[in-house]
Amino acid sequence: MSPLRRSLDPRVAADPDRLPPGQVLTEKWPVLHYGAVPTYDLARWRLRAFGEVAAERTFTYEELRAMPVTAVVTDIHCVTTWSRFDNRFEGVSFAAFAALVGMTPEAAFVEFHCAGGFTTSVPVAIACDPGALLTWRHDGQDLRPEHGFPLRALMPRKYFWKSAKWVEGVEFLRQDRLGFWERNGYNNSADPWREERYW
Ligand SMILES: Nc1nc2c(c(=O)[nH]1)N[C@H]1C(S)=C(S)[C@@H](COP(=O)(O)O)O[C@H]1N2
Ligand SMILES: [Mo]
Repeated sequence: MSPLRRSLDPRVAADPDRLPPGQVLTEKWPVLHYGAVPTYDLARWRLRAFGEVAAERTFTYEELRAMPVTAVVTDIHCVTTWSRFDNRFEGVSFAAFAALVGMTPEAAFVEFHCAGGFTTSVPVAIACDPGALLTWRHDGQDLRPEHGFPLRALMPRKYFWKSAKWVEGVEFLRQDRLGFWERNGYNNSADPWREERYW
């Protein structure tokens, strides 16, 4: 879309710096992922925290939903060029989660392990940014299964593929490990403001 068309959206016209380069605003929330949407029995669902932590921990769905809730309003930027403004996510602050499980000083990266073997990773500084969550709610409703229910990561400073859906494990790493999309051509840094889309 041309810069002229983009500037016609009043929100972008009012604040042109809000839309990263090469992105187009959308109202819808597209669904994008590799593989099938998993189905869960919430009574048997578990979240495992492991790696560079004081002690490995496993949480039930009940324990997850009892965690202190943080709300974040943020813009989504997908590498396929759509952006969606003002998404209100609720969940547990990732920094609070890392503190709860006793992330060690040696931890430098966080890898999300998801249903079906999908993984992605970010540096600890990105995961512990105040806007980063483990989230289960969007715009006042529980996430729909296709958007990652019961649990997804929200990493607002990165392209949306770093916001892993169907998170079942959080591994704290000393050294980074390339994730699914990152092994298949996506840029591991994924900063939308620098247009770090592909290798
Ligand atoms: N588990 C899992 N999470 C994933 C993906 C995936 O394939 N599997 N794709 C990523 C990509 S490429 C994008 S753009 C977003 C899309 O999230 P949405 O479907 O909620 O818009 O999910 C990300 N999280
Ligand atoms: Mo994506």
